Amino acid sequence: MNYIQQAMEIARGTNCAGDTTFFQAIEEVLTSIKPFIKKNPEYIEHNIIERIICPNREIRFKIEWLDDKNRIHVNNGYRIQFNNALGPYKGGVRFHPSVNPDILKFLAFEQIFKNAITGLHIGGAKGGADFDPKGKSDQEIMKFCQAFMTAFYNSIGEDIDILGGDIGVGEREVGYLFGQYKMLTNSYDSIITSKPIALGGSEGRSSATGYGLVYFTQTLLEDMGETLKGKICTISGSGNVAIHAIEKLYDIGAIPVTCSDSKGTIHDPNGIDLALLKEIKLEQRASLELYAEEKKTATYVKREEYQGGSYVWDIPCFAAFPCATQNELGEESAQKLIDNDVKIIAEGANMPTTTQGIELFMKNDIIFAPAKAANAGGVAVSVLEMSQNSAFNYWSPEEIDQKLQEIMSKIYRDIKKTCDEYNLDMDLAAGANILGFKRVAKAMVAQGV
Ligand code: NDP
Ligand code: 2IT
Repeated sequence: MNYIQQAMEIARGTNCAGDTTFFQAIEEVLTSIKPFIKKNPEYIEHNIIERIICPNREIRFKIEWLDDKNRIHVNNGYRIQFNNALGPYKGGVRFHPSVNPDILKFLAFEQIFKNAITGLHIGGAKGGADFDPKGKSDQEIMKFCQAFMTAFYNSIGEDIDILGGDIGVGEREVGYLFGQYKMLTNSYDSIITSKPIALGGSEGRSSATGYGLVYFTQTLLEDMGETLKGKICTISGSGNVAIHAIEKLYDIGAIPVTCSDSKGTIHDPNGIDLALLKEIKLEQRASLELYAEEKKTATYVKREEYQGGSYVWDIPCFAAFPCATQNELGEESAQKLIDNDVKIIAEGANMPTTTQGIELFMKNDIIFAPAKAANAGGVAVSVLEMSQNSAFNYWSPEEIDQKLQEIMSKIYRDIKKTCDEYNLDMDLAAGANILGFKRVAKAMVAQGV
């Protein structure tokens, strides 16, 4: 058995034991770095793979909080501090009922390589809680965030582990988490990013992931003599990433026609009404059902009434942007996109395409922009926020946007260079994995055992 297969068996057995999503992420990375290991066998001597697939620390904590009727609730909180070879642990926090150690280990593992691909000195981590923010009052959200931070604040620090946003954690939650940290430690240390501007947040952080996704896709397409301008685009999700991707697609002259949430999908063939979408999802925190009630040009398809995947992927498009959650685009949906002549898939969410979906896209020569590269703009601007905070500095929205564009374009160039070096043609997923792995592995060797 060769070294990589052996490591995969270890992963399947002890590391992942029952963690199917975590194993999916490991298998995807390990399969594509084979040419790199073949060319650089010294990493076998250092047993880097077995070391890199095992998290440094997994923290689990109990969160007790009181709702508005003074009833006591208990939730499970987690932080996976996966790898800090390149720098302090960095990664988002997710509040969603589906959160469990398997999901967070996959996200933290992906974050190691994504963060390395940005070229910035940050390690990989992820955290969260199985808390459902839906239907909670603002006060209940605040109490939960305070309880989360109280249970866990002594495990983080501005040079140790820096939190950030993810599903269910936006500026509001980050503000409350940061406020509680300040209260507990009497410090203004930048232990979390995506802060409200009033608390030292970066002007461009809330839009960075969605904008960065479009910048990356446009750079890639320009390199191939193509453009998104005038093209029909489909987007899933209707949260932070999806909304800002839609906004930037309009800015560059593309036509975004779909969005979705956990309850259903909107198809608006004239283009999504961005102001209405923001009002419903960001202001009212309501369901997309309201969009269809307001907009008669739109079709609304309820998730429970739709068989197989998501209705988003039934809509013919030039470019598809999955921006909701993991494994939302499976084999059947991939086949529909291919049958409808899709040209490019660019991942805004983390690992939204299943292994079978990716295989199908690759087999059919569909350009595939993997999450690790395409959605790295968010964490990259998080590092700009950290650096502004520690230098007591300020960058304007224009300066941040300029830096974001440069970062996304450099990520693309670095990946393309890696693809050329390993004769991978346009297999950007393999190029991204090799680039990220190489940077982390080098640091692990340099730091010793
Ligand atoms: P938000 O919480 O702002 O939005 C999430 C969206 O996805 C909502 O529309 C939500 O529907 C939908 N959704 C979430 N979970 C599910 C589910 N299990 N099934 C169906 N729909 C679901 O999160 P973000 O936009 O921040 O995150 C979206 C994705 O992007 C995630 O994969 C995240 O990890 C990734 N990401 C986020 C970054 C960031 O900066 N925020 C950076 C890089 C990646 P509903 O409104 O009904 O809840
Ligand atoms: O998946 C991600 O890159 C994020 N959720 C953003 C992490 C961060 O620390 O800004």
